[in-house]
Amino acid sequence: MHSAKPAVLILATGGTIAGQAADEVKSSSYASGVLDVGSLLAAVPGLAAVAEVRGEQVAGIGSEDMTEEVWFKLATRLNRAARDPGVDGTVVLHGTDTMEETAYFLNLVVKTEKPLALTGAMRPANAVGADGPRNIFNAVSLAASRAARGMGALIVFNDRVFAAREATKLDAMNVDAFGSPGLGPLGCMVDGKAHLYRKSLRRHTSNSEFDVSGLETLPRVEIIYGHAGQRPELVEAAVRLGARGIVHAGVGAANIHVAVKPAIIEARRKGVAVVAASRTGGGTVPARRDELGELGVVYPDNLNPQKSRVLLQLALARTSDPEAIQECFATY
Ligand code: DAS
Repeated sequence: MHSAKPAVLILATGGTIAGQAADEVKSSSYASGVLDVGSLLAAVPGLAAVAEVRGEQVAGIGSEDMTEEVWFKLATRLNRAARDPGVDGTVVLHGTDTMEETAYFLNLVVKTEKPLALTGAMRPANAVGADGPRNIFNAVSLAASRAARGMGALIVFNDRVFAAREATKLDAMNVDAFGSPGLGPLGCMVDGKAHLYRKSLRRHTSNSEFDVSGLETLPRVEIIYGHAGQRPELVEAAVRLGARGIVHAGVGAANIHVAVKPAIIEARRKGVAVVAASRTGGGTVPARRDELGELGVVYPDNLNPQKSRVLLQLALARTSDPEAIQECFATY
């Protein structure tokens, strides 16, 4: 029998939220991912009143070490939860470093209308002013809410709610670590209630064409960072090492150094997909019919380089056609 309270499944992967510091007042130095999901949930007052929670440990790593293997485990478990009438919403506890990449990946491959909230913490569990318990409380409350249904994967952090596609980590230390440059949050959490004001218009979750069931890996895609004095060798090396795609995090509006352009052109000639993204952290770079565009270089709309990489990997698992890949960047 379904209980009166919403049932929320919580998948833990490690991160600072599960971290322990040797000294409670020095929260920048700690061991990541050492506490299990049971102890994390036990430290959150009021959780039982919000939802019937069940925790499962999927991994115990700092998210700087995130792998496709963990992504596939999460996608498989969340797709199973999507079909399970005994689960109303899901939460993923995750390190903050690559949370935005995992969130966007799940946003594209989990077929569900049920709420899916990711959260983590900037301070280890035993730090003075630990932010984990509050973020967990908010994530469970969001996952238990009707408001989050059909919204795709959401990141809830420091009382704010962001779309997976739009959220990015903007601060290396502060608890107010996430933002959506140029767009802002979808809403906020107040006393465990979700107040959402807008939603992402891009396709996601049950409306996404991407399906990773049956896959064990994704095509190799490297990110190469643009800068003054850049040289072509890293692009050449990526091609030599068998990358199927390169995301070039260019300067300004995705501009590429004149010394690097020939290597990009050569990569395209060899059939390597190239996304010309921007390292600026904000703004829209639309598809353009310049010299590189004519060669099939794809432009990322307003996706940052790390999210462009996720989408390019999923797109390359289906097609190598640059026009079809460009269309993905206009759709997701
Ligand atoms: N080490 C980090 C991680 O696991 C930091 C964090 O969780 O905030 O991503």
